[in-house]
Amino acid sequence: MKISSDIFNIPIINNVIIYEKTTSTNTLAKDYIAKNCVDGTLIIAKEQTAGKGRLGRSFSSPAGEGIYMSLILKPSIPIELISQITIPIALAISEAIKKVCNITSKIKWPNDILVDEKKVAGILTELRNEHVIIGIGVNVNNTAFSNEISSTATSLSISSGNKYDIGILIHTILEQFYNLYQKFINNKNLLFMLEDYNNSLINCGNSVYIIPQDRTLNSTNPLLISTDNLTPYMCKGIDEHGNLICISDIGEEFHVNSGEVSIRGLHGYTK
Ligand code: BT5
Repeated sequence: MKISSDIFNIPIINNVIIYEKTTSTNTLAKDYIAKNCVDGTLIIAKEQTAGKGRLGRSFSSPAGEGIYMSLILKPSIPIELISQITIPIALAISEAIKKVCNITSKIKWPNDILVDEKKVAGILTELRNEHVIIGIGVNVNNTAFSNEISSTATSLSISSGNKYDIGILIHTILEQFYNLYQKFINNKNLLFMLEDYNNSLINCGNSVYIIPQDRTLNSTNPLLISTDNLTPYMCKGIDEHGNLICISDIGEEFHVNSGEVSIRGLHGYTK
């Protein structure tokens, strides 16, 4: 993996630290914040031994096969807006995958990117002392996955049969993200990207179960989470704050915040 010095042309990148191997770049990011690192520090690892997902889940991060990185930012916006940042990141990853690999991906709200209806990337954003840690994991050149995730995971390489330059993908994700981030900070809402996001949203126009967090806590695979006694809703897309707009069978509209739930399709992971 080679990161070109051009990365510093992206105005939000001020410092790049590359590790051969670490536990988790998000965990490292917290240490760097505690040591007063500069805003715009990007931590990249070639391998993670304890890559983290949401709610204590793990993210498989084999050596040299994917992107495992965390960007530390200190945005000058209120904290409730910072938590919406996953939305522009997801679109940036999807756009970069199109630009570099010519692969069409879909977003599974709020933090998964799918190719061929399987997960190719995940996002873990965490807040720490007025900083946001944006953790991004992308399966790039993986040829196989463990049994536990093989039915729901894929890589860009598995999808297309090609190998990709991880450094170029990292650069393009950050470039696309910067374009969206700037507008988000200026506008303080996501209206400017709603159409593009909702066009990429796999849930849009499909029925979804809204799964309370306590049901997801002990599950290592989203497909194994019980949907017993849950009501399906029709998903209409996201609103300007990144909430998922859901309609009940009697036409009531709910705006669901991602901090509280996971979602799942009626017949599987997405649909
Ligand atoms: C995520 O959580 O998908 C967030 C992943 C964020 C990873 C990045 S890598 C750099 C940074 N440093 C970190 O330590 N983390 C971030 P969640 O939605 O909770 O999904 C986790 C679930 O996805 C697991 O329980 C598995 O079912 C599945 N999974 C694990 N590894 C995967 C992989 N490589 N590809 C696809 N699915 C995976």
